[in-house]
Amino acid sequence: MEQPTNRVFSGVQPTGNLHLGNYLGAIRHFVGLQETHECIYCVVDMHAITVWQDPAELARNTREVAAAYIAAGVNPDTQIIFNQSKVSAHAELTWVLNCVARIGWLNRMTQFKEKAGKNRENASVGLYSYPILMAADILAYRATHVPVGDDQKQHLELARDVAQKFNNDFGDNGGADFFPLPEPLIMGPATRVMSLRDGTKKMSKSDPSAMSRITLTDTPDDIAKKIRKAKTDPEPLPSELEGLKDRPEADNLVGIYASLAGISKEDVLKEHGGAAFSAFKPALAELANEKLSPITTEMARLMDDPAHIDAVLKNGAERASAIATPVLAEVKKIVGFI
Ligand code: AQP
Repeated sequence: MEQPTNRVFSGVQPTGNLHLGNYLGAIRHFVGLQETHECIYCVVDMHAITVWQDPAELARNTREVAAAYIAAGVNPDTQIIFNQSKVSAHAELTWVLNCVARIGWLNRMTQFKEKAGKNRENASVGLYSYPILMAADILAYRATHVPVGDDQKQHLELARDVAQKFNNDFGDNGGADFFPLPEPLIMGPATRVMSLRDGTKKMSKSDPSAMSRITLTDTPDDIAKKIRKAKTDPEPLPSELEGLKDRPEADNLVGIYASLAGISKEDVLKEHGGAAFSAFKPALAELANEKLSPITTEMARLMDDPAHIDAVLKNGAERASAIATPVLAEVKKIVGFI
């Protein structure tokens, strides 16, 4: 079986409140990679239900993530856009990999600890085994590169461990080097966008405060207001990177600016060093609106035609399935299923 050298796989959960962190940490990079790689972009609805989702909302949010991919610039004709539950190889491969991965590996996953919190006994089994489904997502396509935000680094390392153990365990039955070890692509100056209300917490869909995040459905007024009210310290911006140390909120806003402008944080400070936040925040709001408005507008246009999005997802699923089905057939053979 031929192994591709430049196949990208990534996904976003349709859990609502798609935000600037999802965009700058992941979706934006999806666009650039299609120039050089064969890309498979998934709306990971099976991951979403690891915590309760209202069924009607889940369907809507699934279309919204697909709309965000397309509006950001992913071409659904040349690349694959689909939703996970349409390709059964993800679930089937998960079972095999569940039996390869070790409980001790999952016990180390910090995202499960954070999301389950104190109520661990009551978390779903799916939330616990989430990283195995993620490994299956990637390995079902024998993907080589995975663009993600910094928070997914640990899950990617686990996917590599699972791939390596499968290759070792079944090395004598055609498994040696069967799965490539997927490389994380954690790119740009905003790999971990922080909450606008607390620079020590990741910007997240589930934060109860809407003021903590900029979403891809916010209006220009919402964005300006959220940036104006973003928590900051009283000092002006420094002129050197060193000066952002121990200033998480300032560091975050500078990182967001750099990422939106496509420049480095050093360059932002060269331009805005010495400025008070009362001057920097309006500049950031203007830039954010300039970059996000076209996406927001296009997303809204696409969401007005759900049948078109559904057709894109169906077509993508057929193409995804054509890649994953032979991989799964080979896995079954390697494992000894007849
Ligand atoms: N704050 C962030 N900064 C940079 N990248 C981020 N990503 C998420 N948050 C940030 C990246 O976005 C991609 C899709 O994430 P996801 O939807 O699969 O899941 P998530 O990490 O659970 O998203 P949230 O917003 O953090 O949701 P909750 O509130 O449920 O915890 C991934 O590549 C991720 O790294």
